[in-house]
Amino acid sequence: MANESVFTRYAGNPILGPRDLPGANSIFNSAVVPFRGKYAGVFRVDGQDGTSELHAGFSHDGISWKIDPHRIRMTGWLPDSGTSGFGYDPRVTQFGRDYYVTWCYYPAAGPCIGLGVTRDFVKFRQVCPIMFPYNRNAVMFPRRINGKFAALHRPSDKGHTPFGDIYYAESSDLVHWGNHRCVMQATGYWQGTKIGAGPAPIEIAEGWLLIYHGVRQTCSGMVYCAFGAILDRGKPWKVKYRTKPYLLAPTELYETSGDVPNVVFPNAAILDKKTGVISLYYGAADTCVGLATGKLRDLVAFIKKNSM
Ligand code: BMA
Repeated sequence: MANESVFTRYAGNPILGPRDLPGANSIFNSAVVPFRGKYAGVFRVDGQDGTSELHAGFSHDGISWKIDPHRIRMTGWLPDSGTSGFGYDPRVTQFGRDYYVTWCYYPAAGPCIGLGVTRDFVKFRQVCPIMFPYNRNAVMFPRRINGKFAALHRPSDKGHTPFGDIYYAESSDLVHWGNHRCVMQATGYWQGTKIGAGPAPIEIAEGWLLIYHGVRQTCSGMVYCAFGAILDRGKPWKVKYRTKPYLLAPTELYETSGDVPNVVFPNAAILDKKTGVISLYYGAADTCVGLATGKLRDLVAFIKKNSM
């Protein structure tokens, strides 16, 4: 039985929560990246008025964040349609000078994936909704693969989705996505109900490191944990290793208690190439943001050793 833990929670967790923005009910499931020697991110802020919006934020150390009190307003495709009233679960992928934001929103009757781009986390341009509705949990790869933009996504339903597998899709122009291939399916005990890609995949010696969430249905609701996989570098729809045990499960009070109990929802991972340390940012109990760190070396060894 695996009982190791690769990730250690930051002692000051949660690093962000409703107290950090007046009017916020919760700040969670948020994505951060290194930016101009510091950090920037896109944050999910649910308001006391029942809204769910994306807000930009900045930090000098990746721990203390200043969140813009105004929601992000995007130009571009149907200006502003993406984040008005309902936008959530962002992922951010650095792609050269651009930062691609993927998030879930409701331009029509159900959840769709929005794609936006920014260079400064001040001005955002929306490309268009991507992926066929309904869909949740999409994230782009940080470079072209086989000459194409590439993303992972998770077809969904209009409700709480009692199913869900991770797919790979590619695009020449960011607008038209296709060649969908199933990467991995929900399976087993802790990830048997549904799975969804988390942080932007990180390119490592073995291929692409993917951290994702997996869900178990219980008689008192769903339990969300973080898992890890390594995908083939040239054919990322091929899974080389995938953890059977979770990497992080909801055990701390701020993970087991909140708006939705028992949720660890990874959205961002930053690898410090100098130290080999990965900082994992995750939403906790749909209420706040947690941070955990671990060594890339240990994580890769754990994924290989505990692969299903
Ligand atoms: C999913 C999404 C996430 C949320 C999770 C647990 O379907 O809505 O935003 O964290 O459920 O409630």
